[in-house]
Amino acid sequence: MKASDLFVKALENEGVDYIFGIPGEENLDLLDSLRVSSIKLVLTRHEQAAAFMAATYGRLTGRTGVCLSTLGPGATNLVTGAAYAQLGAMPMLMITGQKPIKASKQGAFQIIDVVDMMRPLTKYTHQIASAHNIPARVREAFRRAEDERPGAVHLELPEDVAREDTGADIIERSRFERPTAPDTAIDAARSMIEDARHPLLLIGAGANRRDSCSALREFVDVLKIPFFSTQMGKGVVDERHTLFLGNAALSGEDYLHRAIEAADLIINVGHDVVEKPPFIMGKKPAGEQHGKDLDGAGEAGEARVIHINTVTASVDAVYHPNLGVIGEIAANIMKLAHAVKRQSHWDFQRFMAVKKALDAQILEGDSDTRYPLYPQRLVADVRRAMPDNGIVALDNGIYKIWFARNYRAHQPNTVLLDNALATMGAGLSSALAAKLVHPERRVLAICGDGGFMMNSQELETAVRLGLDVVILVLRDDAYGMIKWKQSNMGFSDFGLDYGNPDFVQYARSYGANGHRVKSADDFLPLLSQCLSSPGVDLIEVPVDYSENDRILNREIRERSRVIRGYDD
Ligand SMILES: Cc1ncc(C[n+]2csc(CCOP(=O)(O)OP(=O)(O)O)c2C)c(N)n1
Ligand SMILES: [Mg+2]
Repeated sequence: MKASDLFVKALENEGVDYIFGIPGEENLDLLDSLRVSSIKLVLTRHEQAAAFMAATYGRLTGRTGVCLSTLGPGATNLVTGAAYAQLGAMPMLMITGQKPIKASKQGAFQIIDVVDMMRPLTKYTHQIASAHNIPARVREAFRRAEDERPGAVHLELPEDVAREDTGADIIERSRFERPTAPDTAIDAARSMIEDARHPLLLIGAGANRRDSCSALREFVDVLKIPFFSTQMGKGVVDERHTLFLGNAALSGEDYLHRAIEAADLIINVGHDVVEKPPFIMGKKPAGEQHGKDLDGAGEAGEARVIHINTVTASVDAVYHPNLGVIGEIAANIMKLAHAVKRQSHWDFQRFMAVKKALDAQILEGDSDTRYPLYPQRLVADVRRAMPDNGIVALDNGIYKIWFARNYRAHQPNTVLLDNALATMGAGLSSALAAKLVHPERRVLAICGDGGFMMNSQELETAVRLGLDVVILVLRDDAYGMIKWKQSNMGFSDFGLDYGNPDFVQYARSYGANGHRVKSADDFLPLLSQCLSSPGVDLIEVPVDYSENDRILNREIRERSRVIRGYDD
């Protein structure tokens, strides 16, 4: 069999249904093999977008998303997507072409060492030097990409190898089950939880995979221990739950951190070190550190920490848990839910006072009629318009903090945000991948005017594929997030403003529908109408960020310090 046919067969064997990318002449054999395969090629307008799509496919399905590029410039365009998948723990395979490796290379035109370039960005990077090795290399790439902790892998298929003839057979996927923690670890965790007075559950990025969600829901319902989440742990348990305290969107000094300070035990599920720490360990006891912490993260004071994850915690000065419960998260959580007995000495009064104050604060401004729109109104209206299983895919800007903090996710993976690489430019691409994975769901991309313009060319891909997606472009004519930081750090307003195209006309030039919000009350009906009508709809939403500094940098900090309703 021809090597490129075998390669495609090996991909089919892994269950691949899409390949995102842009072929070059070095991929033409592979492309021809794809032509007659069950795998659909999703042609994009930039390799970076293809990598974001493949990574998001992996994030949503747990199965490796695949992207394709040529050698040299195509491969260098993949690197941001590689970092996005690698830091975000999204299983993703990049396939790149290369000039023939056996004959002379006819100079160095377009040739860079792609395998080496990918090394710091992947779990596995390999040049296929013989067709005979294709089945093993492909199988190994998928195994590594999907194994905990998931991430990016890379295979280079040179032109001359792709053309070889081989008698090699594909290798079937192997079935396996992950181990659970031994009973001694479960018992140690049980007694720490039962002995604590103020135990608190933290749901992190690693819990947002596989079947951890229903196990965690049961844990919370059976034990009635309050919980909070990191940005990438959003939605694992429905955030309308009466025991949901909030999301660690700000690094510190938010209402939520007043609860974290009061905990004497944190049950930390799926913690991933790439996320900014939602609390830091090893400092003074609770209550003594208000406003003085090193990096603004919430203090855990002298709280003890149980680390529940598939892998042990990497050592860090601010994170060194007292106990690790290592193995399949869902199974270990179920074991704990049944082992732990609810205790009458558990006291959640302070947590619930924080929740009450935070819930009330989040409602402030949710019907604000000022125009351009204020972030609180924007978030509230998006929540009103989106169904429970609707997916919002966020690009990276200041609105991400507002959405992480104020938007209540009802289901797992319905808020796709990147708190790992935190790159701009992924919002639209991740929305398109989400729509391909879940064609029956409503999908909304939310981008700043800066992030949108980094990959706006994928509007053409969306129109060509006939995807029903809505895109919000939040227009402040600036890199707003950096403006917010600039003012937080006491710098003068400088160097972050730009002009924009007419987004309505811009969308229409692609064959999409273009709309502009003209008043605050105009937004919700327009969004609802776009969500329920077919085609690609872009809505330009003028936003007013002038209160970001006051609210996010100062007011939340000051007001949260004086939360009442509990005995200190
Ligand atoms: C690729 C990339 N470049 C730069 C940054 C740094 N950065 C983070 S947010 C931001 C501004 C985002 O502007 P915009 O997309 O307009 O969103 P806004 O905050 O204005 O709503 C920048 C420059 C980044 N995270 N990623
Ligand atoms: Mg902006």
